[in-house]
Amino acid sequence: MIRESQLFEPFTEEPISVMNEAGEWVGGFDLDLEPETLTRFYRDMLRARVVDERLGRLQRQGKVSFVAPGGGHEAAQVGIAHAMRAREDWLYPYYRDIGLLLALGLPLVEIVGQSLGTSADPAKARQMPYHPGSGEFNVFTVASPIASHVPPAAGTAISQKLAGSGEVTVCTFGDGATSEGDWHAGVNFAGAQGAPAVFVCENNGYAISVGMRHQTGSDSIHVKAHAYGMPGYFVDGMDVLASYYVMREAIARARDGFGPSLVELVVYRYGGHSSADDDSRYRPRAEVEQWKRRDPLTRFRRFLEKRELWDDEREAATLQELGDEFTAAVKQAEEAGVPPVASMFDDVFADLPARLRKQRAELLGEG
Ligand SMILES: Cc1ncc(C[n+]2csc(CCOP(=O)(O)OP(=O)(O)O)c2C)c(N)n1
Repeated sequence: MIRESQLFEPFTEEPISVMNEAGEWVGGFDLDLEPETLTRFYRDMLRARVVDERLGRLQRQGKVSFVAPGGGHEAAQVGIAHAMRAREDWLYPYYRDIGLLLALGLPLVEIVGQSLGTSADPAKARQMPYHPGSGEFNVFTVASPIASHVPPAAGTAISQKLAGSGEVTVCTFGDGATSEGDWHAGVNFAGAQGAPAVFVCENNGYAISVGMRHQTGSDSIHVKAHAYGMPGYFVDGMDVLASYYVMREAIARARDGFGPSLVELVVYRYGGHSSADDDSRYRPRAEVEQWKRRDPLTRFRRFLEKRELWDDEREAATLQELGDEFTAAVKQAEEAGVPPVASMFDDVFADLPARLRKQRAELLGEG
């Protein structure tokens, strides 16, 4: 089988970047993306940021009980999504990936309904906010226990290989997840089986208050790939084009039967770990401000403006459109109403066991 020619070296000392801070292309190969694709990437990044901000506001209004801010992760997430074949490849995401799920195509009303806990959520509001999934898009429902989704992702990839399906499994997680036993078990198994998986670390440098230096004795996450017999890519995750191209290459490699990869996308989270966290207790404000100066949206906008693909007018019109879209999605999700309480018994058992039948009847006053 022919694989796309390899553009990137694994195990580089410095993160791979193809666009500098001034928005200039420094890729050293030909950019092969159409103008519409480039503006689509930017729009998806802007959409991720708008949705993140607006969901944060809903949390402060008491409508959503919990959020996990994604600001700063947009380039990485949009790059991952666009490198995948939506509805064909499988995704095992984590809770900070709302921007990734939207860029993959999951309907905004489902994402909003999931966090509001209404019937607009296909999972009938049975998960905590920021834990969506989608049968239609082959997206495994976000699991709270850190790294518990990594072994099932490896299993999915192994089954894809056995079935010769031509599909790939992408599994995302934070740097903290790489300290869990589940992470090592899953990545090792995928490596041993040569499974078509791409393991992606959105490394924002912290696991709640635990910084990278306390997380691991390694200098970086991607070097861990050595131990599992796969390439490890070190990437500037604030560069949407680097994130996209490296993911595209790792996915092509997996699809063509060359096995799994580990991709480390270096990002920063602008907000707290979640709405239950005060990050000023452990992160100096100067550090946050320094990273914000490297903002992935600003950088990519400069890139587009140099090509006359974006301007102030387009920015304002898009922001208006995205804000209106969010308002409409909230309205629609709220109008869907709260799911009936008895729906908690649905969809798990083909035949409800006797004890649950009894509990259901009691709940509905039918006992
Ligand atoms: C097994 C397990 N241990 C601890 C927690 C509590 N917890 C939730 S998120 C989190 C930090 C994870 O950090 P990281 O993987 O780096 O992702 P990030 O939130 O930084 O994006 C922790 C410790 C958990 N959910 N599951």
